[in-house]
Amino acid sequence: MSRKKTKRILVTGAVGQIGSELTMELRKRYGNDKVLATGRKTKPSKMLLNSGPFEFIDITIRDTVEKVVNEYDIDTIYNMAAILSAVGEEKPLLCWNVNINGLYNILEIAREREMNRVFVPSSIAVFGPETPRDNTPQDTVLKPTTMYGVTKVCGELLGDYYFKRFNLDVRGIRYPGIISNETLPGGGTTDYAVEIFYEAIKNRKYTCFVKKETMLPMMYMPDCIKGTIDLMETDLLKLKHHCNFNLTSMSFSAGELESEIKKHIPNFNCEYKPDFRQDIADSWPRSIDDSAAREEWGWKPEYDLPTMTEDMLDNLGKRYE
Ligand code: AKB
Repeated sequence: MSRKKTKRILVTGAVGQIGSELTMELRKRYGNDKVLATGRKTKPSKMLLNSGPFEFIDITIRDTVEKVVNEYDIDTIYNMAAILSAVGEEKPLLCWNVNINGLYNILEIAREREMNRVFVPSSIAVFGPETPRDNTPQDTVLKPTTMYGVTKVCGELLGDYYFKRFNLDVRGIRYPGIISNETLPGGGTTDYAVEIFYEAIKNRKYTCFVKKETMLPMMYMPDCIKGTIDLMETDLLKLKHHCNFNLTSMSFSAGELESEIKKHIPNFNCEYKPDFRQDIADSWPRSIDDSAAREEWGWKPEYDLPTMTEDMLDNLGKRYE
């Protein structure tokens, strides 16, 4: 397995919620010109465009990836391009194509070029109704009932297969819902936990698409970015798991989030009108056990519900009020 120092990083899905902030942090750490941001269709922000290279690619079309990998001499990939759970239920074939065929292209290109490292995000969506829902163990039943979950289980297995079979260093995290204020999430079940902040600041009201008592594992973006890069920088010899680390920093119900926001905006009003995403949320864990990540690579989150809420409202307040 090659252990070269990182030279040039490719971020797919760099226009998305996590990809956009991950790209900026990677550029800060490794140098702007060392991190190639890519997207499929969405126009990149000025921040992304002005701080380093950007190209349009489609991970389901292998040539488009190979072209930029060759041109920029890429040796590390963060494959953040994905179709999330809610859109995945509306467009299951697209979800399979991007999350599996696209990932296969990425892994093959990395294998052929003996790349240094590949990051393949997974999700709490790998779990299903038969998995214990509280303090969900690291190694447990993986029988998801969404197409997104099915692709994420396959992605974890595929990554572990490439590690064992081809010595390709593939790593991944099971992301919980990610809360952030730079780029809106697109098409996930946990999106309500972001939308609620924007609506609280802009309109003082929100209609939530899951029930008040729905509880899910969540994480604030600064912890998500730190965790992602920390895992990628950890000495391989310390890792027992590779593509499937449980990771969390807090769990709260939609109602608890509403109450926390109300401490800052007392006249905020939240209604609950569950839609098809309720069934998805009900099939996922309420809280997860991330002790493997803590033990193997020192994971330790900084934000909890009160500190995340304060920071979100502060940032959005400055922008919109
Ligand atoms: C989604 O809701 O689909 C994502 C996830 C938890 O992976 N945010």
